[in-house]
Amino acid sequence: MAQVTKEQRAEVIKSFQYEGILIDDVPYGSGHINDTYLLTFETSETKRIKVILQRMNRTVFAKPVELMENITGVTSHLRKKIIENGGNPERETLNVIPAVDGKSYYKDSFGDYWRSYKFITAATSYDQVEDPKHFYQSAVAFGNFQKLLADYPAETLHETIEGFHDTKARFRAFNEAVERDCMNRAASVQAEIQFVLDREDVANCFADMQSRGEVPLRVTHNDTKLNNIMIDDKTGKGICVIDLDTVMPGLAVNDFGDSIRFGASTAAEDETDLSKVSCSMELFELYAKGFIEGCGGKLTKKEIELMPMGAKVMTFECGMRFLTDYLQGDTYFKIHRKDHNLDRARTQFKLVEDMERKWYTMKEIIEKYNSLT
Ligand code: ADP
Ligand code: GN1
Ligand code: MG
Repeated sequence: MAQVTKEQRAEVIKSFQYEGILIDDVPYGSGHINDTYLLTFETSETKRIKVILQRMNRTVFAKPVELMENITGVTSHLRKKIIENGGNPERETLNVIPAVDGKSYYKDSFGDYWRSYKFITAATSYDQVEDPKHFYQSAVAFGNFQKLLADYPAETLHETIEGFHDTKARFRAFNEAVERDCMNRAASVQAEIQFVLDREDVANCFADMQSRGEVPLRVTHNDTKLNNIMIDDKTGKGICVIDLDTVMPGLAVNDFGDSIRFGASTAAEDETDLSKVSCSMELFELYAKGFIEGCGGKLTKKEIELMPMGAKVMTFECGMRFLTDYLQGDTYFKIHRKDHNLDRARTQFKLVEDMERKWYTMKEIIEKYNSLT
């Protein structure tokens, strides 16, 4: 997508219902998809208000209006539940700031779609686990998120990205990218391509189980990275689940697995020294415990049993998506250096290998918690 210009942002900023004088406007966060800005407004000599402004990624989200319908629906539902439970809806869910015309988004003169949220203050989104307690608390919060949405009318949700976690279809798309090889990159990544081809069974496993009715579809988040949760700076609790673009019917085990892929890794997602990358069994166990607790008895025994598989499938799928994007010329995930997507794919495959090595340990950990439910 084209870079956002200052002029474009100026047009957008005056199109939202903001109060006060703009005193700061900076790019923000480390998400791979949207363009995020942190704006600061001065409303009086002593008061400043921060807000998040985001350009939704048009390549990734073809139907931004439907996407915002999902988000307003889900956040209204969460708001009601949070109030019922005696929580603070201003901090515990995203709050959409409407555009001047009252809509939940603004379409600018370049055809880009924007939205804005109240900034969640005194909380941090982490790119890596700094304190294991945070990881545990993020698990409780993602589990609880799923619990709060258990009675959400799933049929009203739009599919914002078709087949988002259809790993079987992603495997087909990967094969097509290898065959087309439009950037002439395939020859240099033969080992990585073979790694994927050797694991078609991993790609197929959940689709096959779903078709046999062995795992239920639930309303899930589908992008449960640690940096998609705000951790309260004072209490260390997972205060708010953010990045709701992919809330859709999905599998609980995939929400579990995506968190493990990102948070239980001993290195960053784009680490180039692969000797630093492994899946920590301590973090795996901590997250499993928190997630099962957070889901509050909603998971079936089968879903709990499948958690190690969820971790492996999500990590494999993500690696395959990074490698597909690398082969296609880096058009999906934002990159910040040459071969960035290849580096990311390699860390994911290293994690998959490590999970294969630690498979029985993962199974044992999960069995322990499953026998307690
Ligand atoms: P992306 O889809 O690109 O990952 P996100 O919605 O996750 O976009 O936003 C990127 C980052 O911006 C987040 O990881 C978080 O640090 C920050 N962020 C997003 N929304 C808020 C919010 N309401 N309050 C505070 N920080 C936020
Ligand atoms: C993207 O939006 P962000 O950065 O939280 C991606 C996820 C990937 C993740 C890999 C909509 O997440 O699916 O797992 O990058 N989101 C989308 O870090 O594709
Ligand atoms: Mg994000």
